Amino acid sequence: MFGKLLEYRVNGQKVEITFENKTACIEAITSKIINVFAAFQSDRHDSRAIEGDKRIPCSIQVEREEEALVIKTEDVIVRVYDEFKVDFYDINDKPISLEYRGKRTPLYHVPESIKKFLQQEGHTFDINEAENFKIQSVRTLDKKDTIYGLGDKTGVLNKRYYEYEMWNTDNPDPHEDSFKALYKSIPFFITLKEDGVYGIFFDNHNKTYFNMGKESEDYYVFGSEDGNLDYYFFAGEHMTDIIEEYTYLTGRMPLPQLWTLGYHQSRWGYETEEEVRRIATTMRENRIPCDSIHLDIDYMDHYKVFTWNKETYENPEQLISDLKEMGYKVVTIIDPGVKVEEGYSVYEEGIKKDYFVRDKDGEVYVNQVWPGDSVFPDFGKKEVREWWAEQQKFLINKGVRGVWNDMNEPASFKGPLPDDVQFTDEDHMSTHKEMHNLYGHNMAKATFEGLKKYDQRRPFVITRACYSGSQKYALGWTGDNQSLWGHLRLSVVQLCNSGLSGFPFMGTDIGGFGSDTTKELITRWVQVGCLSPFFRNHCAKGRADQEPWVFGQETMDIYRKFVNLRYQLLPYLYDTFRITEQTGIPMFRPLVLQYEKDEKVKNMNDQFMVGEHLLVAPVLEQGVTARLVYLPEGGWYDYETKEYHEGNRYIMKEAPLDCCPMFVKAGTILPTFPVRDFISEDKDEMLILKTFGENGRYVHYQDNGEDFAYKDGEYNEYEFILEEGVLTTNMLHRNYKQYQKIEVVL
Ligand code: MIG
Repeated sequence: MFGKLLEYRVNGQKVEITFENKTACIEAITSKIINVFAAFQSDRHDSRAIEGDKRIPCSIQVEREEEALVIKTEDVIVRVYDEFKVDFYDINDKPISLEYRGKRTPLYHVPESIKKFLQQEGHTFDINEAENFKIQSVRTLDKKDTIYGLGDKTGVLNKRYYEYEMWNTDNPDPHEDSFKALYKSIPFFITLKEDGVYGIFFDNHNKTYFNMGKESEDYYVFGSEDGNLDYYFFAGEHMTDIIEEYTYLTGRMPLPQLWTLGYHQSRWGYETEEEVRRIATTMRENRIPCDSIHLDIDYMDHYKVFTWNKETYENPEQLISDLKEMGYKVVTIIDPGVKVEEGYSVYEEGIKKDYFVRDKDGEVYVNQVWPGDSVFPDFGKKEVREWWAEQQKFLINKGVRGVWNDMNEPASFKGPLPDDVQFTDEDHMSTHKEMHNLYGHNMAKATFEGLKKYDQRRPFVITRACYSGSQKYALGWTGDNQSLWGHLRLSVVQLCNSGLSGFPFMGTDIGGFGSDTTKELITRWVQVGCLSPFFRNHCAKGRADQEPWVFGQETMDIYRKFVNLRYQLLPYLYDTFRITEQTGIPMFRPLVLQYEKDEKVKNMNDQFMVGEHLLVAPVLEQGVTARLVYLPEGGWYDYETKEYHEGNRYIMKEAPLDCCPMFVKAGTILPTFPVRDFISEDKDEMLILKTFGENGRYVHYQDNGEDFAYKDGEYNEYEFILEEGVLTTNMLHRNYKQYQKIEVVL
């Protein structure tokens, strides 16, 4: 397609290359981040993931070799060949990622005649032939390569041998390994090699495809029919470097309010104010710590966004302020669909100002969602986002503390939105087809801006759909899972890969959203949930209740034990969030992120780390009360029994229903809080340091947990040093009230 490489021109950090039939360019964004670009649709980057100019000055050297054009930075060597084949080498000229030049080998071919026949019985076909996308890169795989990332896709941790699509999708069927797409699109992955690592971000928000070696042992493919060939290569020594670079480019999760790391209780079906009050009271009576109650679409008047149903929720202001007295922060759901109804101000204003998307003939486009006939805000337009941001005032003025964006794939009941519905993409007209994967991103951004402007605390925005870069605005959850053991197992994989994909603040519906949970399942789920970034129990309307107390005393006692654990670990978890804000490195991570040379963890789907210090080996199977735990190199202490284990081995751990095996790395000084019912003013009273081992160092961060004062330096940073069992403290930064008491438990 590109033809022969003819000539090139160096323009700063960018090399513009002319081929026989097309031009292309390679640009060093930094010495480690290389952009590969060829215009197919427009000659702009059209990135909505990357904001601002991310280039960092670096020197590049360009020279011709016999067949290649060689571009060198301080960290990478790029060779460009005819047909715009691009190879990456490290600085010692060791190959890191090469374009595959062999023949494609389709998995199978089903002749049309047979296909029809098989289809009658309901068989479906994933791929018939090696797909050749207009825009694509086919890259070599080495025997030992493993692949991570791609957001919260189903399946296993290592994405090698699997195939995915990026097309934000709300599919009500139980999420299966065979699902190619879910609600989120994060076209970024990390390839870990036997001796090296790299990342690629295919910044194309159209529908994109990732065949990660399913078609062949020898290569993987990513591609699209639309948009541009526009991808970034990240060089580094460790997986953590790659995440740092990717989140440097697309942005990082900002530090959230401390209470948002507490426990959240939700369900679809809290139909009345009385019910919400009952939940709030029962929680306190049973001493289950809880910081937030979420109101699903039930609170609205006929599912109209930014309205309140005054028949069932008589006095929302009163309710919210009473709940506040009890320590609860209320989060409300908001969908994008605006009900078509004369006299409904959100609809009327949007129509008057031309804020809703139009069909190809220019009529306002109508589909159905919860309120019935609905129209869809054109979030790609700045004025629309500003308008939507302003709508948040309706909630904020009532005391709402967080907004949960749902249905923003966008989901619709009367078939999907047609490709040609007209959407705006900032400064130009676009289509649904091109903007689909950005819809949730832009909605979350609008919501974030609204909360930031009108609430002024750190915005708490939850989104179901997103694109790369959405981590700057929102956290997420994995959508409509079900009360299935398989979905508990899946949650570990999803949270690990989300974290590696720069979208670290994630949770799953604890207990399962669809179908009905059991005592045992919810017990094992809360054990994983309490160590997940976002900790929320949520369930579907029409399904059995699953609040902590509905399964009897024993289950509730265990449930409480793990919510208590969460509240004890809060200062540690908050520290990991601070690290994420600074580096992108996630709280919830697979072992491979920390032990990337260890073959035993490259495919580990059932253990995870919480920050650098805690290793968790949850029970994910029904009826199981003991499990094999792999402890990587180093020493490890059993969190509960304090028993010491040498690492680099498997141990058998008894795990009765009330136990979630958790191990602390030797040399850890773990900051903890006393258990409390909710995060309150007294959070700065006491810190309890638990030490594991004789020697260690730990940096602990403390601020007011609510606003942006920390950005002006209003925070403390403590350095704790443990030497031969003696603990000393230094203040690395001191500009916030200090703990009244620090207790040490050796
Ligand atoms: O069509 O608002 O994923 O969490 O409870 C269902 C009702 C719409 C889907 C969300 C779920 C939420 C539900 N919503």
